[in-house]
Order: sequence, then C-alpha cells, then structure tokens
Amino acid sequence: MKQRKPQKLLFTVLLSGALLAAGCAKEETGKTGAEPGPSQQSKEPRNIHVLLSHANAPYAMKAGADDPYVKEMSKLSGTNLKFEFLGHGGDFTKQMSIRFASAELPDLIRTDSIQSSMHKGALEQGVFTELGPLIDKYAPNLKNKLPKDIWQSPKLSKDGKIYGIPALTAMNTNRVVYIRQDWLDKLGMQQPKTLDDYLKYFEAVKQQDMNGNGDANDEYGFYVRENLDHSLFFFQEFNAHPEVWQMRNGQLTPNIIAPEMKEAIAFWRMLYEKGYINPNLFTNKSADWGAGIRQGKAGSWTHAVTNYNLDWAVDKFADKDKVKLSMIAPPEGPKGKGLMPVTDQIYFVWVIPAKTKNPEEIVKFLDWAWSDKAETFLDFGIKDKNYTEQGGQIQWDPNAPANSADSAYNFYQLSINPRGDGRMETKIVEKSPDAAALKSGMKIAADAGFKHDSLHMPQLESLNTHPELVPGTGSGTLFLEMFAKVVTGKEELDPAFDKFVAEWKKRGGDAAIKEATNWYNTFHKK
Ligand SMILES: [Ca+2]
Repeated sequence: MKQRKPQKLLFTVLLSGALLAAGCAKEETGKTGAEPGPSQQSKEPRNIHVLLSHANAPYAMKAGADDPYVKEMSKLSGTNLKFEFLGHGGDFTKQMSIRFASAELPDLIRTDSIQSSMHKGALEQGVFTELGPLIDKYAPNLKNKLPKDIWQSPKLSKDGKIYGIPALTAMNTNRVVYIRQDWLDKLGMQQPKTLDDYLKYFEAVKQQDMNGNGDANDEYGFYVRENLDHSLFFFQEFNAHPEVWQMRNGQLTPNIIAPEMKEAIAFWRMLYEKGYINPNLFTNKSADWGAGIRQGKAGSWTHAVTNYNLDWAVDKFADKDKVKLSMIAPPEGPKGKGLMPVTDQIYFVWVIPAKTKNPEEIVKFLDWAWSDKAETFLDFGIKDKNYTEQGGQIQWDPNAPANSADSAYNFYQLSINPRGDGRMETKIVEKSPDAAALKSGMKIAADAGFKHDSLHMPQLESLNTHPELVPGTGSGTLFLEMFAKVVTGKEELDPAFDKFVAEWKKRGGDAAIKEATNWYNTFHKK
C-alpha cells in the first residue's frame, strides 16, 4: 500500500469526507422514501460489511470471499455478511487511519476505543452512531449478558452517551503461578501457600540439581523475563503492584512511588542476593525465557492459563518424560494478594459509522451474536464439518483436521466472533483433554485478580510526552532503572528510591497525579 500523507493532513480529509457521506445518505433516503424501517423489514437479508483485523490468525489471513464459516453465520443470523480483514498491530493502525481518512467506511468497524488515535477527533465530529437508544430498544442480550458497569468505560461512552459495543477478552484476569510439580514431589514438599513456603521451595531448588544435569546451580526458584514481562509476582503481596494507581490521602497515586513499594523492592533484592531468581533477569528475552523454562531452569514462573497447553505443553520440555506442571495461587502477603489487576475486559470495540443506514439492523446482528441461538456455532463451528451431534451431545475435537488445519477453530471462536475471544468458554474448555486442569487454573486466575482505583482510567495526557514516567516496568522507565540498580546491589534502597520519587514527581509526575485525581473524582462523581 502506498503511503500518502502524514496522519494529521489525512484527518481533514476524513472529516469532510465523512460529513459529505452522511449528507448523501440522508438525501438518498429522502429521494427513494423506501428505506426499510425497523418494523418494515426488507425480505432480502441485510448486507453487513465488517472491517476488522486478522490479528495474525492463520485461517483469517487466508479466508476467501465465499468462506463457509462466514456463509454459515450469515445464514444463522439472517444477514449477508462480508468480513474484510486488515493487518495486525502497527499494520492495522496504519491501514485503519487510511480508511478513516478516505471516509470509505463500511457498516461495522473494529477499533480499540471510540477515542482511538487511529481516528482522532472522529467521535467529536459525529462520525459514529450513538448506540444507547438502539441498544435499549433492540438489544436485550447485550444488556443482559455484558457486565453492567462496562458501559461506563471511556472506550465505549462519552458524557453518558454510548458509541461503542465491546468485544470481550477470554477472561478478566488470566495470570497464574506455574510450578514444577515433579520437583515438589521429588523434594517431598507440598504446594507452597505462604510467602515462607515459596522461599523454602526456592532454597531447596537452589541447593539441589533439580534438572539432573550435574550442575546444581543452573536452576532457579522463580524464573524472570526482561522488563519483568509476565513476571510481576511478589509485588501485590506488599500492596505494590507497579502498574496500578490507588487513592492515597485524596490523591490518585501510582504504586511505583508509594512507601509500600520499598518493601517489595527489598524482597526482590533478597531474591536476587540469595540466587532464588535468574541473575540475567533484566536481559532475559522472551524467547530465552520460554526456552529456559522448557530446558528445566525454572522452578516456577507466572503466565496466562491460556498458555497451559501451548507454550507449556509437557511434550515441549527437554525432560518431557518427567515434567509435571501445576497451576497454583499466589500467596497471601503481609499487605495483600494477587497477580493481576482486574481489567475492563474490553478486547476491542465495535463502532457503527453515522452514514450506515438502518444502524438498528447492525445492532440486532450483534445482539444475535450474544443470543443462546448463536452459541453452538461460535463455540463449535458447522455441524458435521467441525462437530457432530449424537444423542443430543456435541462431539467436538480441536485436533480433528477440520478444526486444526490453520487453527480453523480460531476463526469461528475468535476471528469472526462478534463477542470477542470465545476460546475459554466453559462449554469449549470441557471438551479439552486438560479440562480439569484448565478449569482449576481459570478459577485460580480469577481469584488472583485484585481491585484497584485505576480501573477504566484513560491514558493520561500529561504522560504522553513522558514515556519514562509511565507506571509499570516498561523498558526505559525511571522506575525500572532504579529497581534494577537496587535489586542487583549497585545502589542502596533508601537513597535510590527517594531520589527516584523526587525525580519522577519533578519531571511531570506531579502533573500526572493531578490529572489522574481529577479523572477519578469526575468518573466517580465525587
Ligand atoms: Ca542443574
């Protein structure tokens, strides 16, 4: 695709184009006077052109114009669907910006927020249909089946008006502790429950040659990845998860500067000093981290339940004949418990352009997707192709060729699923050979989600030009820099932490706290 103009210029084109298009639509309606209204349904199925991302799913990247799953969903929903898949990640962003600029918008569009930077200003310019009244009138399933408070998210609504319908992630929180059950068994130890239990296990792993390669020093109790990616363990135990903000003395303050954070850093310093975590934790790339775990360097690590039979399938381990894995809960710490802050569960957002005619028909389609009638197709695909029915029981095997070729099941459970990521639906999980482990892991992950005051907080304007101040352990942040120096013993905790807090506040943190507090008070109407 040829690059035309920078985004800001395109924006003007977008607005004039969109307004023009909206005007045209109105004129046409006036001329023909034969637009099918909600009570006067046209007999032809409604054409619905959907624009979305293939999200790197192999089947979606290849799906043709007369795809059998799209045909089946059209048939079941009484529509005539056309899915147009754009690229993934940065490609998607770029392609979407161009589409918005061209004002050639289809009936239904996947975006990340009604305020997305892919279409900056579009909401304010009236490019999207207001959906609240249509949902009230035509979408009982959306109202009943989606979490009640999701509609307040600024990704979906502004000033009390709804412009977006959410597609949901598979789970609200998905993080668990993975532990080598075969190592625990070999050591005659129970699964750790308290912080002390974890430390005893880490000490045993340090003392012994657990992977049996003759070197007693190449395995670690807890295995950590670069930028603490998927490794934010032993923080919430001290009420100091680095990604969240909490109201403290009337101000919404990030945990990274809270006094409790010092206790968490001291704990991590101890883990490093004693050799309970891998000394290369700050440079351990994602691929090396995964490979290290599968080579038997890790006594425990944290990751998503959904990776249980993917990255951590036992047959991928070097020691596959001996490996046994368990998914367990994090311990109760002196000040808290939890692995992952609760999320808004919004995977992406559906918007309907204002120029789309009879938008209630699109809302009805999304409502159909949330109906019980749609469930069997969205879970198991097409009858006698992806599943069979015997005596009222559905027989479905993800490894059967119709499902496994190009991971076709991802296509109906995820890629074209208007609900979002359906792959962890209970009915699907129950068909898995690992059903018991997965269900237990999902329960643990749900329980390991913890509440916080920054739920639904939008990205702060004051941090847009200060990536180094963004709370969390991202690469290049002042927090990670200080954390690494203290954990590896290059600097003392107290002076390093105090210096970091002062610097963070001075460089823009104070302004961020003010903005966050204002947001909190407005959002919660204080
Ligand atoms: Ca060893």
